[in-house]
Amino acid sequence: MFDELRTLAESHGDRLAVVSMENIHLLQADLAKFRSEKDSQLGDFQKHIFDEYYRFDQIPAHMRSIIIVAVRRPAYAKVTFARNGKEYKAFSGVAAALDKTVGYITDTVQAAGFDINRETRLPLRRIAVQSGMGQYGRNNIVYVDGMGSAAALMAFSTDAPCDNDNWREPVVSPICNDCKICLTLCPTNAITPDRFHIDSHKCLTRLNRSPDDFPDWVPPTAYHSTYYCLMCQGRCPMNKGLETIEVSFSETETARIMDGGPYDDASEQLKSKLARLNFEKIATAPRNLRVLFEAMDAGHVPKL
Ligand code: B12
Repeated sequence: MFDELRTLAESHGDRLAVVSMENIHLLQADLAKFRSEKDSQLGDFQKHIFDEYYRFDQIPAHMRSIIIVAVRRPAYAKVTFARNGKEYKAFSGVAAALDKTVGYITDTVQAAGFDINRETRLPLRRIAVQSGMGQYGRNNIVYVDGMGSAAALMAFSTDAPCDNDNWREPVVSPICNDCKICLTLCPTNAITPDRFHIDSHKCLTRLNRSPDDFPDWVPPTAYHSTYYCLMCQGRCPMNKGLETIEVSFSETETARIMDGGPYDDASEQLKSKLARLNFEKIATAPRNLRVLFEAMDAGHVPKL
């Protein structure tokens, strides 16, 4: 069944690997060791992820393997907003078609007579890298072979046994050895030369999603995206040639976004554009756009 799943994933443009539960338990032990020994390398938010968010204990006890999937998506969208007779050009993340992937994986596993459960509370990057499907980049993001970093990760547990997997130690791409592009371009210096982990308290993606005001130390030139950040991926040599898309918003649509969600009353066209960009779920969208537009009014030109 796993061979069939791998082939099916490839036919959808995704990438899939399977890992035995024994190796997932080894990973759990490794993480506990890492957490106790490398305390000083982790910020409070990362400690919270280790202590509260990762929940290996939520995997149903009878499950025997983890299926890890990289879901291909466009690297980013070039977005244009119209406001007060002016055009504002910036960038946005793009949604991955996760439901489609959940559908074909669930159907195939259940048709073969096995149980399946979606697992969100696992260290997905680490599992992807150790499964052999990709490598870490210096920006801490996983580059999947043939997909660059334009890959959302998903995991599922199943009671189907995995007799042999390609489990290996975590690796960083050798391309990162002589490349400092992401380190130099990170607009908030969240990627630092002295350690592997980013400083997630400084990562603009986190600030962009937080309802708090942006801190004063974030320069107006930091803003290039409507949410997320993309600066550490945009010019990465491992992302050359990836698909991008373009989405434009009219004056009316821009004004509606500035009013904030929920978007139940919005036109079907606007709803579909927002869904394509995952933007309907971003509660901070009006604040982010306001700050982006203010920076652009003052002469800032977003570029990746
Ligand atoms: C919380 C979170 C965030 C936080 C904090 C991220 C951080 N790096 O601290 C914020 C909001 C900032 C964030 C930002 C982003 N995120 Co995020 N995020 C998560 C989430 C929910 C948990 C990951 C996490 O923070 N772990 C804490 C860190 C410290 O643990 P860790 O990564 O497991 O650390 C391991 C490695 O560092 C390794 N390790 C330790 N030492 C060393 C040394 C070496 C040399 C090596 C190789 C490894 C290594 O061991 C550690 C323990 O496992 C995951 C979903 C999930 N369930 O995994 C998504 C996830 C990691 N995010 C994702 C994405 C896409 C992003 C963004 C790119 C979004 C964007 N476009 O801006 C940015 C990228 C930021 C960045 N450069 O890392 C994707 C990554 C996909 C991919 N291809 O890698 C995930 C998997 C979501 C998904 N389902 O697809 N994210």
